[in-house]
Amino acid sequence: MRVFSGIQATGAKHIGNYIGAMRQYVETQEENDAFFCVVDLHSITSDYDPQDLHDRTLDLAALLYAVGLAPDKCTLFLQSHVTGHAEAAWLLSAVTGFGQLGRMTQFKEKGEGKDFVSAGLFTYPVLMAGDILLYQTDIVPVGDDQRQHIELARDLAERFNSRFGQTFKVPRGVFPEVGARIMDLQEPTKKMSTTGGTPQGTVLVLDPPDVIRKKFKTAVTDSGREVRYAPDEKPGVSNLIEILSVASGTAIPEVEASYDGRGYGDLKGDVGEAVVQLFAPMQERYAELRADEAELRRLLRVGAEKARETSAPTLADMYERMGFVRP
Ligand code: AQP
Repeated sequence: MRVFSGIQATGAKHIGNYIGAMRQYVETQEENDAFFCVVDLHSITSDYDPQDLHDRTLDLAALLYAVGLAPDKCTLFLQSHVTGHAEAAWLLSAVTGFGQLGRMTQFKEKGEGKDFVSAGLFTYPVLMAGDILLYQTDIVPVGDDQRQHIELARDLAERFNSRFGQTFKVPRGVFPEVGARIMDLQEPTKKMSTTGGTPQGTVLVLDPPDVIRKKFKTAVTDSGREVRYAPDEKPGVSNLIEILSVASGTAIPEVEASYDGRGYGDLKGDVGEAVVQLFAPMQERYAELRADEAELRRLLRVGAEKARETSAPTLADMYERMGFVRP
């Protein structure tokens, strides 16, 4: 199956990005024809610093290799290296309803209360649809917050196919069973987020071990004592259980059972330790990979070449079916 997913080069990546997305990338590359993209074009839709974008893009590419993406098992590239993505977004805007974009909750949330809201923030889901559709994608591994955007990509594929003739495969989102929405440790009713979260409640993949331990130690739970998985009733504790389940490779009921007679303090200490152990080898690999920027850029050039080759026929079909005179 063809797999495609993108991840923004904004901010430092957190454990929500790892559990919701990167972990699935690593799994899906094994049995599928997988394409992963650092969606740098998406990063200019909110206020940003050019130097920061530049550095974060390379940081993220190094991190993706460090968490386990292998150049011989998948294709990793930068979105801006394949100009067809921007072209596809423009072409797809012809079949995108203004009202439909206005209903995107992420647009509403990120635009709320801002003095300046860029047109890019509004049209961003069309670019995302283009990213996915250009690769005749079967499955898109993402976290829960991307459900609405995946639905839009499916709608646009169907609308384009019925208006201009069969061109795109209609993709489907795949969401992890555990950890599709990791919550902020300080505000466990809100998702952990790069731009909208609390610094103390956001655990970064590259946080030093002591910082990770401290963030978990100070996680907000509730006034009860029972370690039980019940996201609506006990969001803080349930979030910690989910994270521990993923980090230790133990199913949720077993995690719950192991805390019989033990309290939240033990849980916080254990989950902090499990996450430190999970991230330690990735942090080590990251430092090596990031230090060799020439090799990193070389790998990304090879990835972009493959991505260009793979997406070009679909882009050409789009132009042709829409009536453009080809050169
Ligand atoms: N809290 C989360 N739990 C599970 N999955 C998550 N993802 C994001 N947050 C969580 C998934 O990570 C992938 C990359 O998301 P992105 O490209 O949107 O990266 P980001 O901007 O760094 O992610 P954030 O934190 O979601 O940023 P904000 O909130 O600022 O937009 C996606 O597959 C996403 O589902």
